[in-house]
Amino acid sequence: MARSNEVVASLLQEYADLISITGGDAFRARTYEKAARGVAGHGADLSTLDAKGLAQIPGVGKSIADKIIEYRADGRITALEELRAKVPAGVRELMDIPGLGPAKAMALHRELGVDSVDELLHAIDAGRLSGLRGFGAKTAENIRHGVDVLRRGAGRVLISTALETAEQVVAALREVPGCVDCTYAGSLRRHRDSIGDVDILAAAVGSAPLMAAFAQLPLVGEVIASGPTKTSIRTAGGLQVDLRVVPPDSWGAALQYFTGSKAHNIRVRELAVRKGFKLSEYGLFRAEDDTLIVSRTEEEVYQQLGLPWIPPTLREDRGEVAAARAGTLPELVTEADIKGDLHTHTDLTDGVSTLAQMLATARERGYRYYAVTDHAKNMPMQRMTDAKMLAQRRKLRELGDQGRMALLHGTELNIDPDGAVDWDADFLAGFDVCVASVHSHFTQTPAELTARFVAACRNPYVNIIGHPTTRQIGRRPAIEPDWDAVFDAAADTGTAMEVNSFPDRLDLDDELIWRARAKGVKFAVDSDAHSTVHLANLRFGIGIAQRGWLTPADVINTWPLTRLRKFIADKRRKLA
Ligand code: DGT
Ligand code: CA
Ligand code: CA
Ligand code: ZN
Repeated sequence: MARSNEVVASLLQEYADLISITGGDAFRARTYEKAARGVAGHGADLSTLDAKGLAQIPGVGKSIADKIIEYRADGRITALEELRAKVPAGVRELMDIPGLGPAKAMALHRELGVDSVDELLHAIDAGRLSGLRGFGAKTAENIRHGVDVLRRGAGRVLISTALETAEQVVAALREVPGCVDCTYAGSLRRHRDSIGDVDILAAAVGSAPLMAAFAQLPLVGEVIASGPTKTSIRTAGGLQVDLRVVPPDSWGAALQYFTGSKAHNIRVRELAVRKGFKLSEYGLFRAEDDTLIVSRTEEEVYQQLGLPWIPPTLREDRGEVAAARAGTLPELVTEADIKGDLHTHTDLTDGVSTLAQMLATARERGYRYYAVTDHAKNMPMQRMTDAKMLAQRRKLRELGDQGRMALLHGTELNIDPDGAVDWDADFLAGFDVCVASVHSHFTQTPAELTARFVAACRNPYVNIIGHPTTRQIGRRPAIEPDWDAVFDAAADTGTAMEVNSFPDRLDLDDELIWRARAKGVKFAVDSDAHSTVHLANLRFGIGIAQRGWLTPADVINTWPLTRLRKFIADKRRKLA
């Protein structure tokens, strides 16, 4: 989605954080947080809106609209700059540590004079946190873990950010005269959950026009290196993009090579050597006389090696080459297999689009069913009540089926520290489908977390565990129950695990999907949309599902509605 929306949303969120950290009005901070969500989820690109259009964004009043207009005109927001100046840069660095947050960062600065991440680690080592109110032994451990997450993610970006840049570059380069083909490769093509740099590959007889066009694209911040075979740039946002140009006759081999992963390539090259070939970024060669075997497509490369084409999402050396040789590659789930979304929100809670808007967009996507699952009542922030929930249900029943799309009434329950959820059995029985998620108490011990999830799975009315690890990529670490025990309970009770498609969640991740699938667990690939624009995030969830080797049979929302309803009814019958 539009980049300017995301930039402005993150500035508004920062403003909200700075209000809290400087002891400002909590209500005012909430207002800016709400506006940040509204802007991020707004369908129209901010840069196309006038003052009136801006005021129509949910959560954006006049004063916030003015700040957005100022940012568009001057590239800065004076009020934000003023607040930034009140907080030492080191403290803002501390705020970025997953799990620390503004209040604790400020306390560390005030009480211990800590103003960098390294100083904080020293303070922990020296035991200086132990005397501090609100900083127990467990907090120190969590902080250490948070720093790990932060540093591991350093320099990597979300797949949505990388994809947007890659699509712009590819579209521009395809227009350059002489460009025979152009696409993105690397971790982006393999749908990893974070991207180090973007690798673009182009085929042309001569590389000069493409290299020149690339270096002059508007998104280029600086050119890092430029030569006849490779040019690297960094975008204004700091993301590196490499362009390689190869002769058309090498396209297949080059695309195979630059898609990776490195581990997959090494495995494939071993096979090539055994078959009397040499395989490199320059092409596929006969070893005895070094003749190039023309391979215009990847299919031809794999075929020469006696293999079917292997989908990029599988190329991680997790047994895919052996499976390809044996003819047992999985028939991966695709976006076209998805018949409905089972986790979505509206503006009844923290969504920014109305029910009617969400349904209209869902219909455009061709869904056969669609579940509305607004937040349940135990999250005070959401102000949900029994009456509101029942009124929403009546409304859905009145609307009836939307052409070919059946409407399901659901909710996203909160799994409390003991594993109980918001409503009793009688009330829960009125829903068509329930997602249940952890939204608090992330720092329980692994044993407590395990018991919590197992209890939720045993609830007859819980059908899907939402964003199970609760991670936010680069910001909040995954929680760590005994996943094997949780997956056993899920498989045993007929509870699906979610593959949440939000680009900063992608939760479960591919490795946990793999482990769960081995135990016979079923999955729901959902958008968790809080806005109409989020419904299209499903593509990212599908990428991660494929990386976990999922087939349509594993994914409950590829099933026809009758089978899905039976899955839900069977669990109720068995456990209620
Ligand atoms: P990233 O950028 O960290 O998200 O991950 P990748 O996989 O995009 O890695 P990158 O950009 O360093 O390289 C792109 C592809 O080029 C990589 O997936 C496989 C190939 N490649 C790079 N270096 C090597 C190497 O030393 N050996 C082999 N066999 N392939 C390599
Ligand atoms: Ca890369
Ligand atoms: Ca690269
Ligand atoms: Zn949630």
